[in-house]
Amino acid sequence: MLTILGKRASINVRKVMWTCDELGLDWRQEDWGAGFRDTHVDEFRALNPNAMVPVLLDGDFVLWESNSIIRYLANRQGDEALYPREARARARVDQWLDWQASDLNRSWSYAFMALVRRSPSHTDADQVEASLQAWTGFMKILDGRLTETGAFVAGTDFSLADIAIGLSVNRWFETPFDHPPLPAVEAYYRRLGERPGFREHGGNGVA
Ligand SMILES: N[C@@H](CCC(=O)N[C@@H](CS)C(=O)NCC(=O)O)C(=O)O
Repeated sequence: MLTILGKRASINVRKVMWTCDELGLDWRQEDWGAGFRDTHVDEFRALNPNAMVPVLLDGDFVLWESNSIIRYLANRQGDEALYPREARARARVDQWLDWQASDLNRSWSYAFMALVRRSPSHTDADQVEASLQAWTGFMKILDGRLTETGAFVAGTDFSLADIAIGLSVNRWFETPFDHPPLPAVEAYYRRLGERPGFREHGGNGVA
């Protein structure tokens, strides 16, 4: 039985829960992180010195960093549908996973803290605008990619990249601002909604 440490509302924890369900794995989850158990205690920092969720416990194997965890889980199961072994196909999945964790994630950070979390330290209107513009620019790149594939991020098949990006698209639509039309992203969001794993973990994001 796998244990996932982290609150269910967290986008990065939801990546792991969704991947476990796609792979048919048995898992349990404990609520850690802001609003729940404090991750800054020694017990948690011994597992992840960053004091962040998620953390995966697989027996005595401990792993943090959400995209690394979902890669590990697919590798552990030898699942080549979610994470192909062929070098170029795998690189394409990795490219979008890394893009999600770096450029895309960084772009939304200020706007998300201001507009969703209502953080008192994120009230600068110019920075909100700059964040929304950067985020929109990256979402246009995603829209172009999804127009090309007509299906999923890495190509015709659903992959790990769609778990990270699908949750990010949920964040995009759930953040209150005037969204520009992105037809391929909208169609993709509806396509993801056909998957039980997305309905369970993808469409309820608040953190
Ligand atoms: N790069 C890390 C980021 C993890 C992260 O930002 N986790 C957030 C929740 S989404 C967190 O732990 N925040 C502090 C808290 O909730 O206490 C990953 O992808 O796992």
